[in-house]
Amino acid sequence: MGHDGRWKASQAQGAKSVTDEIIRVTQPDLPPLEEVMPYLEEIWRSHRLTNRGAFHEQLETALCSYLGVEHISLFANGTLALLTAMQALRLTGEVITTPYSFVATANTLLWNDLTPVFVDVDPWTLTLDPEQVEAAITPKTSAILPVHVYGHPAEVDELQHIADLYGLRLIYDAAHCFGVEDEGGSILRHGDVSILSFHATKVFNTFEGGAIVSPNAKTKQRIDYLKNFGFANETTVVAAGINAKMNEFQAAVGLAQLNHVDDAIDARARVEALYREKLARISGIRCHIHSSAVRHNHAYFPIFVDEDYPLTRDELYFHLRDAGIWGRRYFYPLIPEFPMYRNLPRKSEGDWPNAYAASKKVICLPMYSRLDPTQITRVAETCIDGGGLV
Ligand code: T4K
Repeated sequence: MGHDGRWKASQAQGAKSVTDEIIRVTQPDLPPLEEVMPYLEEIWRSHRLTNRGAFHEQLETALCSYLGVEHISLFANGTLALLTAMQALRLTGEVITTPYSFVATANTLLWNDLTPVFVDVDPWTLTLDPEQVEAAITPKTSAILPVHVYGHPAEVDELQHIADLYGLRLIYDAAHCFGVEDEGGSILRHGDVSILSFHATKVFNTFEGGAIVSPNAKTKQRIDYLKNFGFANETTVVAAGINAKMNEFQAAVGLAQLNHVDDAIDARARVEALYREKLARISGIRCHIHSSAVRHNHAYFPIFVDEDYPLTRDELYFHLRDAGIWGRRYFYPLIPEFPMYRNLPRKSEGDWPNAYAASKKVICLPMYSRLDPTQITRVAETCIDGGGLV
């Protein structure tokens, strides 16, 4: 039976036959219900459900303060934020981006009728390699779309230098970056705009949600028009906008979450530290390099299964699954391997050797704030056992 067959079979049996507890790649943080109830009561009292209600406005202000940025626009999800940011910056032609990301990064380019030009990543950070970016610029290039993958900051100074030199827009997919800071402050201040995701699986969630961080009020205003059909006032539509607004329920959840997000990030830091300690002695299992962020958010915990580990990545992945540990292979396959990208000019794996190698080796181990030392030990010991080392 192939890998997928084995997985389906173990699902059909019910993972309880293997283990009493499935440990999933993540488990969303939720604020105490009693802290959400007053918001719901207020929504029920006011009948204000969406369209820049009071909680939407409060959350924008609170996030500006928490994240240390000046202008933020809330969205129904991160993908709509990406789509809208590309419209706001009036991108055209080709956009240079990474093959090593969640598929939404590139799908939003296609939805905007833009051509993704995938270039390779640095083998260690897995963020865009600035030299390759520069080499891929053509007269049709309008922008660079890097991803701070796993919350690891991209080469922001070099990328800005290239963008300035060639007159390109720089739009960061910072979906993984809630609360990440470099030496100068929030990672979200770089480039023309940065996009966040507040999906259930993220460090900070509003069930679904997202945001665009803008450098100035003018850009924010255009984005705010675009996310509300292009309305500038009751009777004036200034652009072919979309409906991408965050509603009051999402904003209320966000306000309640914000009181707990620091504790959640601290807890994640402890999870990461224990993983690193436990996995350090396994030869052939390599943890992602320590983030260059001054403040990391520990959004993911990727490991890489090298040749000197006795199992292949997929063998370890399914060994973990059989033991009730449901990691994920973020990001495999590479985006250009999906059918809608196969006809693009750069299409062979040889074009992105570093991204390709990473996608063949990566497993994101379970990472969330309530993962306890017993569970972390169970994951680590299953990796050791998988290698036949005990
Ligand atoms: N750019 C980047 C770089 C991104 O990573 C993403 C999203 C985006 C843009 C787009 O942002 P959004 O439009 O999503 O705001 C997940 C997420 O759906 C997606 O948000 C995320 N990146 C991506 C990396 O991962 P799946 O398909 O792997 O999620 P799923 O449903 O399999 O969930 C994983 C595990 O999490 C489940 O096994 C159990 C747990 N879980 C999940 C959900 C949704 C829960 O316990 N509760 C839940 O409600 O995509």
